[in-house]
Amino acid sequence: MSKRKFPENFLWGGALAAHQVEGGWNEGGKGISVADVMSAGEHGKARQITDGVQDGIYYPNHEAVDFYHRYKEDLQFFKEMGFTCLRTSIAWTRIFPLGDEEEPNEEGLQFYDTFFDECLKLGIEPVITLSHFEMPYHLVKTYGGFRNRKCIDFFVRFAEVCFKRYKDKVTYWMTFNEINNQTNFTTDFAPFTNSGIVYKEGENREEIMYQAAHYELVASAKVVKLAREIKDDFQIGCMIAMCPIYPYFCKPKDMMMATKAMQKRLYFTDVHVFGKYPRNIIQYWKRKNFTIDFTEEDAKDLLEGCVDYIGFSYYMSFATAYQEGNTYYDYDEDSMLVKNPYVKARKWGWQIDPVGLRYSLNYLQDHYRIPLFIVENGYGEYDEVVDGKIHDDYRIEYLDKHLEQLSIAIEEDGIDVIGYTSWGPIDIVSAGTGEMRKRYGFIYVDKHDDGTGSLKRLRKDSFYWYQKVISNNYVES
Ligand code: P53
Repeated sequence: MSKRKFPENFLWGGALAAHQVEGGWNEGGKGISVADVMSAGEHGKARQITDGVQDGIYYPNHEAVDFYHRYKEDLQFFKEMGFTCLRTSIAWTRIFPLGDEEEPNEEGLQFYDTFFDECLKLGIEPVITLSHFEMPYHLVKTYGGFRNRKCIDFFVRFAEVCFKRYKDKVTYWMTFNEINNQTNFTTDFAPFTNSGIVYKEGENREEIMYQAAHYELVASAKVVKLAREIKDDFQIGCMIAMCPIYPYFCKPKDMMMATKAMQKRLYFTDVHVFGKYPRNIIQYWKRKNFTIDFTEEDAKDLLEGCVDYIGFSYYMSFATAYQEGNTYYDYDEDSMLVKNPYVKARKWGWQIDPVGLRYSLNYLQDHYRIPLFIVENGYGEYDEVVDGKIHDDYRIEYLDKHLEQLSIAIEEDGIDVIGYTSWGPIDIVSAGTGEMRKRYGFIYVDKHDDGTGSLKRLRKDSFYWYQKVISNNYVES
């Protein structure tokens, strides 16, 4: 048994997103967000995106787990586990209900003021995502979401209001959550949640995705620059979904395919960190004849707004294989991923690969050489309540194995990691499926997929396990 200590001042906590936890979807002057028009789905059945909020449809995010009214109680649980930080997002629609107003909604601003005060009182540092799949729906309907350059200004205005208002309460920020999910542009979910894009028949989905992502990258850079003007010790990060893509075999063409696939998922990080696109993406646009609205001023903004750290999620690894005839190794995420025979998959198809976390940390450090922050990692699973207890040893095992790899990466590979926030420390609505039963929490919430439940909170076995990890500041392996 060896005990690997985590660094002093390592930030320990959990991660949430406003739309998945808060509820109160139409309270306090809040406007409708993209999450408010998504129905519930399940594995293999996509969430439906409806045209506005419609009668007779169940929208799981409308109430979520009622954190909006219960956060004081929930913060006590986090405190009890020993959290030193909590990642969540500011719902854009609480601050700008429509997204294009000149003035913010004071009631929304006050909500986060009292929320942050409560966190700080408990010694929990808020780590804040500005845009986590909850763009104002009005911006989708009126402007077409981030396919429209105007959204850059709306986002910058929102960020500016947040920075100025909360500058003495929040130090760590991230701009766009998992900005690279939209690499999967053939399904409707990622373009809508990332960019507020609803495709029309016959459109070139990929070209539109690159355009929207470009506007987001410019918006992010402008916000980073602005943040520094407001307070120079702000730490502003990007946020990417790190799903490393392995070659299926050590066949040279599989290796090349995996490399090209990684470039498509990770160029976003290059732009965030270096302020420049990698040449492979520019060449790809040329070959595909994509015309991207990319001005000289954009290039300047990108260079002036490089991030301080990389926030990333890690749940699983992917694998891909070269397919005969794919001369250019073009990557289609929806059809080109293969099952990895060396790792187990969960019920929702997510492959469990703790070593992949160490690989990801090394990959990101090798390429970018700035501090890393694991802002999501976790195990979504059905939980059973027996006599008021939840024995979630499967969750403990998953997290323990990942933390072991993290501790090895810090000690043996010298990776600079700011902290670790596990996903969904309290059960919340799944982003991908809208389900409640895909639970990640250390704290169980009595809420079900048909919307019923008392919303009562219960500590799971993993609660006590995580509490011990944090107080020891090590994992045993
Ligand atoms: P759910 C896909 C791949 C990796 C992470 O996901 C992803 C997704 C989208 O489903 O999302 C992140 O709830 C995201 C969170 C989300 C979490 O992972 O589908 O940042 O909002 O809840 C887990 O199981």
